[in-house]
Amino acid sequence: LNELTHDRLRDHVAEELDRTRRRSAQLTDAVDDDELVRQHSPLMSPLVWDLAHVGSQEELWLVRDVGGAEAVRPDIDHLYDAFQHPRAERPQLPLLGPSEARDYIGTVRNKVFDLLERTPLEGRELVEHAFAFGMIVQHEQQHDETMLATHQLRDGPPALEAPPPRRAEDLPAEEVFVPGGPFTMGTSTEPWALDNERPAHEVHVDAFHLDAAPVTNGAYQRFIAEGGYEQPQWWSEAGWAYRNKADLRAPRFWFRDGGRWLRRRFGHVEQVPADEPVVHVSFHEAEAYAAWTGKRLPTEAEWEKAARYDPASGRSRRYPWGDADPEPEHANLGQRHLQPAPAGAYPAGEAPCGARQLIGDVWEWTASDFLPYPGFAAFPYREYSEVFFGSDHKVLRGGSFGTDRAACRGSFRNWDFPIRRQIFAGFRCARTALEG
Ligand code: AVJ
Ligand code: FE
Repeated sequence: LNELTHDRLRDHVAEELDRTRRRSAQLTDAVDDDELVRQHSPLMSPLVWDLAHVGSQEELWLVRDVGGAEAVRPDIDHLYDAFQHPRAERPQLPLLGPSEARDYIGTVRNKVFDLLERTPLEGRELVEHAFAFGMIVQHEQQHDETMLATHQLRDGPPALEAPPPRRAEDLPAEEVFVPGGPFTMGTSTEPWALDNERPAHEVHVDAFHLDAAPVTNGAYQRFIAEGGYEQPQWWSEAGWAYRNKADLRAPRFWFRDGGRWLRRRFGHVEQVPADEPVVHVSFHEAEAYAAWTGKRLPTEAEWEKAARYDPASGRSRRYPWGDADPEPEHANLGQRHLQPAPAGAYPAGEAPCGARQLIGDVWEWTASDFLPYPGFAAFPYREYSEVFFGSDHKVLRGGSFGTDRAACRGSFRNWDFPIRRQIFAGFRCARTALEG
């Protein structure tokens, strides 16, 4: 981004805004108006809320704050303020209907394109202004992944289709080794990095072994078959309480059919593929599985060191494969496929330590609470990250098949409650190394 001239930067921002809006349109044009306004799960907003919410944030952050322009619809700010109304209550609000919502976000977007024409993307202001546009792109992409999760929760015939991802490739080893020592965690230079990824700082990490790929459905089925869900010794106290309260027996969307496991996936019913990373498990299930194998979940620092540290240069890179932006051969990102690729896929995306699929496929639960890095400064709003810091949320890393490349990188931090299962989350295990 820093190397782009301002005209090319302007074109790049415009293209990213367009590309993102096409995805939001696909996700919302795929169902009829009744399905847009209906709540498919109390965990989620109606799709039409997400759609108008991305326009509302765009109006607040770009049209009003950066542009200093007059408000388009100040009367509806409160309806789309995520802090004022929990998701479960949103269907009862006097929301914009589907065609009103589409008109509204179109009006806002036209003002944003006008603003983009007039905004200096040079000199001292470049970083701040380009960042505001980049943040809006990432925000809409994050809601596009949320809308994809709503699609997965919806009943009825398939509304979205995509080709399956690439086939399995052999994994060189089951585990990889990451030597002990310091590395640079976080970033101060990634132009679109959000406040919680900043600043870059040195962290010491003891030597550890990490699974070379995410835990698969086949491995997870053994945990189920051998009684993992019935044995409290593998679970934390909070995890066991939640397992009992929710009567957990398998990942969300799985069900038994005689002797085999089937799953619902975007309106299709299919046999659970053994070689694919497990998805739709809570942090508590991931933690119990890891304990059952005699391992544990990686900390966030371990995950990031495995993904970014290059022992040859001593630097932390932007992605496991280097500094180049993600291409389709590197990772399963961007809703090109509506499922994870088999474990071992994407050898071109391998990290220096040999781990694969750190980016894309499934979000990976880590052992870490969502906390600020030393030197953290909230930007541009406290409400983006700061109000979520603390032990209520666990960090997830790496992005899923539903995550866009604009909202995913080696330093990117996602967070959620440890009971959440509707997100596209899986995990891999780690263990501390005895040697060096
Ligand atoms: C970073 C995915 C946890 O969806 O709650 C969207 C992103 N923040 N709108 C979320 C976000 C404000 C956030 N996560
Ligand atoms: Fe939002």
